[in-house]
Amino acid sequence: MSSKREFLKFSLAGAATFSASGLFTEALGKSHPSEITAHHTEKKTINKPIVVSTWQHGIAANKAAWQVLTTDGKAIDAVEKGVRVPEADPEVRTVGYGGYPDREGKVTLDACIMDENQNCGSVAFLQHIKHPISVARLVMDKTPHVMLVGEGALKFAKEQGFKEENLLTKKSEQDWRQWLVKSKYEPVINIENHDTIGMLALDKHGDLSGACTTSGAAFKMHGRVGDSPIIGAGLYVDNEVGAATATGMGELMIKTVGCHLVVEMMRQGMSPTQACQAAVERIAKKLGDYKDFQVGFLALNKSGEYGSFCIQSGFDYAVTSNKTNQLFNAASLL
Ligand code: SD4
Repeated sequence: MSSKREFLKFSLAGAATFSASGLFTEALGKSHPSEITAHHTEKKTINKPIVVSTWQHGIAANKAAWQVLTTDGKAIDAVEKGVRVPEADPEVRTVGYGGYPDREGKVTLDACIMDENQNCGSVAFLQHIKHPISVARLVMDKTPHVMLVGEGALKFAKEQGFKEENLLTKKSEQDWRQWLVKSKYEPVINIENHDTIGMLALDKHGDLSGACTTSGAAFKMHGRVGDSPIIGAGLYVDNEVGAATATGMGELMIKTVGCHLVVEMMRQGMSPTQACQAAVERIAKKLGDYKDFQVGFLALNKSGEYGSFCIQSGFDYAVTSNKTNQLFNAASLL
């Protein structure tokens, strides 16, 4: 595994290339002659296809997405297929089946998906359905809406042929009963390698898409919805610029519309790492309690450059491309 320093070096090299591509000039709405020349004379290699995703479970998820990407598939299909892997894995305790329940012992799921044409679909507070991401995909593909929640989302899922299942595993039930003894709500910073999955992909055609799915904060209040199903907070894609996803304490991302912010920073010329850092710094500036929580952003731009930044050290992410297939440690504020 690469060290944090090696990773940072890589990202900063990526940033330099990105600025030279001419996108920076375009974003500012003016033409600087030397940048235009650079744009026309250098044929920039785009790192595609590529898929990136949050935490260690991203390795298995990327593998499934990579199969789609290398057979000429679309990014939107790759991200859906990829995140279904941790959704179905009972060992991943913060996504889908086997996820930690809320305070009432109920597993409630949030997910969203976004494609290269600004189409998006989302479900929140969905119970009994193992693959919320695929329900979100159908909200996008088959309804005039973006978001369905709770009972309505469940009704729609059943109409679409999803079957109701018990998502509370024995292990999760035991942990919940243990938690009930004190009933103290203390979100654990970095439940290492067991967290929300956010995935971003750039396909062979040069199109970007993203997906994000989670069981949310363990032992949350019944009815609580985090950032993961909120377009702009837990996920955002702009096919002209790049895409971003987030993990960690969702309330902080919602308050700052974090992933939209990251994409807008890339539009202004920042590298993915710089944009993620800017969003973390915005959180730190605006929200006094940020030191008590973890937030990690992961971004991918239109050139296939990626980067990440978080509040606390300990956040890692998986990258799969023709050049690499490994986990990286994100740089952190603290
Ligand atoms: C949420 N962001 O529901 C998700 C959960 C998560 O680390 O990523 N936890 O707030």
